[in-house]
Amino acid sequence: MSRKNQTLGEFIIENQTEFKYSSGELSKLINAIRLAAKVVNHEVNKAGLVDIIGAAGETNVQGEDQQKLDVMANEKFIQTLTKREIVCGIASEEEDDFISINSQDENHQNKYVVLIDPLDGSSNIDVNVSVGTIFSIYRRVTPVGTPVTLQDFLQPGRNQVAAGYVIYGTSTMLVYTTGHGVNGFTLNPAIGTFYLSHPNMEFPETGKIYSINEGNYIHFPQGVKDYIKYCQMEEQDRPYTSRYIGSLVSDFHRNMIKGGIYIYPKSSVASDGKLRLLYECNPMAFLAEQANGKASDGFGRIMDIEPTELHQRVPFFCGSRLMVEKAEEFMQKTL
Ligand code: P6P
Repeated sequence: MSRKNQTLGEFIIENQTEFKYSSGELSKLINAIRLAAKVVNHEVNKAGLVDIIGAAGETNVQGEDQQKLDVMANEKFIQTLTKREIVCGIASEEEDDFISINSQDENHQNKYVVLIDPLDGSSNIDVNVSVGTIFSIYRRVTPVGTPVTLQDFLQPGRNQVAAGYVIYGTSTMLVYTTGHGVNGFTLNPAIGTFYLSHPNMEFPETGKIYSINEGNYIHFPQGVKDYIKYCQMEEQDRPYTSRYIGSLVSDFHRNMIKGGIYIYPKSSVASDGKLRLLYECNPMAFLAEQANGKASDGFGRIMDIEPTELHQRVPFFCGSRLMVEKAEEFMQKTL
């Protein structure tokens, strides 16, 4: 049950019976993410004012320059989740390996693992473009009370118990699902409270926006080239509009509200695409499906991919169901 302007705390309490596992732990998990999001939001919003932006001089496992805000966001989410004795493990885009968290209380063994992209799109920070945090939550598959293993993280997306994102944009929003639809909460920064502003978010069945980095056109598979030309043709409801922010969370969020498709395909320069399966594609796919949209690698369901590596990349087609299905048609014609 939801009503506009409900606070996030009220919403969690009123809907926690829907969470098929321990409801109290879901509340703690989402509350931990809420707290970390407020701290990161504060730092992101003042990024231009202090000497915190700019590369930290190191590179992360992806070989990408690590912005100082990336480092800060990663630390904040890890600290906040660790302190609350809810999770037994955390994997992050910014960490080479997963982090095992052993509960101090042998009677309270933590059951959940969280995978995060702490600050996706961080290269946009220096140019004041919105960025986001993406999170994915699973129940561990190895026995409670034993050390968490890689197997607990390498689960297919269909096993997720919750997923969501924080978008640090013109306003800061927390959008998440526990498998019962998608709800969006907007932060009132004056009092630090998230309010239910977008209940039951859904992708329009189709749309007129396509989001892809056309600068890579010559490197794309033929099916993607053909779909882009389809979007640009003067016929029926086309040409579509091209909108690409360079921030997955921002493009996804706009497309969910207006209708659209986001594509990051494989290419001759990125054999599996760029986006990571575990902490970008799977959580966004869970949200997409819960919002009556679709998420595919061009041929099959993202959430059915059996992961093999923590930082593995997959091609990603996500958004309004009919647009994803049309793109899949072009991909399948080239098989
Ligand atoms: P490109 C940000 O680094 C990100 O992971 C997504 O948020 C974004 O959509 C994409 O990469 C941008 O990548 O290669 O188009 O600059």
